[in-house]
Order: sequence, then C-alpha cells, then structure tokens
Amino acid sequence: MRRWFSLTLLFCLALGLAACGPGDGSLVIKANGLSFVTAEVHVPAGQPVTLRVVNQDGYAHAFDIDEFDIHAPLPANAAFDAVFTPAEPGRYRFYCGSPGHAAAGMTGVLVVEP
Ligand SMILES: [Cu+2]
Repeated sequence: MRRWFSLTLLFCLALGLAACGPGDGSLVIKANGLSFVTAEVHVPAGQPVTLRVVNQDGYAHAFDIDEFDIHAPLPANAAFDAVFTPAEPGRYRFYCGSPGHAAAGMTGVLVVEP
C-alpha cells in the first residue's frame, strides 16, 4: 500500500515537472533602443503568466498594459516581472510609457489565446 502510494506520488511529480518546463508561461520581452525586441507574445487564457521584461538599454523605459493595470518603470539595465492571469482571449497592446517612446514605435502585442 505504501509502495503504491509512493509510485503514484512519483508519477505525479514527474508529470508536474514536465508541466513546469520551458513554455510554462514565463516569457521574456527585451527592450532595446526605442523598441521591444519581442514585439508579439502569445499566452493562454486563464493561466497565470509571468512576463519578464528586460531593459537592455542604458536609459529608462517602462512597461505598460492598460487592460491588466500593469504600469511599471524600467530603470536602465533592470528587469521587471509582470505576473497576471489574462481571463479573456484577445489582442492587448503593451507599450513603453516613457514620454514619446510609444509614439516612436515602442509597442507590442500580447495575444491571449483561447
Ligand atoms: Cu521606452
């Protein structure tokens, strides 16, 4: 009985680890110059997402997604983890909130897939 339990536990652990591999919702968006190197990211709806935004520049940027109320400053050479759970499928614009940057093209699209 105990052995059966251990085997079951092992099996579940193996499954769990597999589910936690790359592609588990951790995505990296890099900011460099007046653009996001990664201009489009895809995530599934209804699951927690971690977006790591890395500012590779020597000056400050920001990371904003209005629909998810994410407004984060991105100091030079710093990173920020945006953690949220998108409920509704759709296309959401992310942008740099520093004055003039979005207008200069510093925008991207978060695609939430059903
Ligand atoms: Cu910027």
